[in-house]
Amino acid sequence: MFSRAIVRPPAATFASGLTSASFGKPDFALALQQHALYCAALEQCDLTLTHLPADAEFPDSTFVEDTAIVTPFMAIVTRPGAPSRQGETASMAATLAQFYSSVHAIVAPGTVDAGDICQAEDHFFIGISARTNEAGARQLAAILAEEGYTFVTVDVRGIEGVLHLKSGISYLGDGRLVLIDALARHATFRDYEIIRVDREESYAANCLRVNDQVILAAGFPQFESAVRALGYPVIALDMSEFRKMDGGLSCLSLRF
Ligand code: CIR
Repeated sequence: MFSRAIVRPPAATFASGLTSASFGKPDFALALQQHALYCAALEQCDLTLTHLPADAEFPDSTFVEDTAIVTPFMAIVTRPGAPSRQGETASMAATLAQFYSSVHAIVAPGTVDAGDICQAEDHFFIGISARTNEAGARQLAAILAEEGYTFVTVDVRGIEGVLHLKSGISYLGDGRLVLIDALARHATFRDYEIIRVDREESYAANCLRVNDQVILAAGFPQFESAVRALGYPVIALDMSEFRKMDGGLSCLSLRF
């Protein structure tokens, strides 16, 4: 169960963040509106939110999930792979210190974007990507192992449309993994019940189980029906403006 989440609204500089998408420039006012609805959805799932102030110095700073990995007992502040994002971690480290007595950190030459880290109960999938390197993965793995977690790395470099591992995978709980086509046959995932996301709906694979509910991106009807058919109450949110900046649903919050 989660009880809290940390969020940060997009700043006025949002449109100058990193992106490889070709959906055009985000509409800032609409992004703020979508962010407010996202926060309301987390509250609807019984989370108490900590709102960090918008930070115009870091255009990608609304994607707070990338800056830390949190478990019930510890937090790990990452070292993002994109140099323009590395300054985002200072305020996150200070915020996490309010909630955790144990805060680890990834250090150079390691890089980790927490969008590459997917937790399934006591097991972690660690994506190796353009943002998370082998050195970062090794540091993270050592910290996780010390805390009694198991892990496996998954190389997502070269998978089209996958910025981070979690662009293509989500853990729903109950032994169920949501996976994009390109990952669905990977041997690493064979012990899970797989909810496969069609190629044309692959953006929807990044979704969130929060307590009893599943929050997912609106506009992907086959995936939404599949999740409803499993019996989960669903909250569907328009993510259009964040998608324009390569952002998925999970990246807008850090839940613990
Ligand atoms: C970036 O390229 O870093 C941001 N524009 C998007 C980050 C999205 N984060 C995520 O999927 N975990």
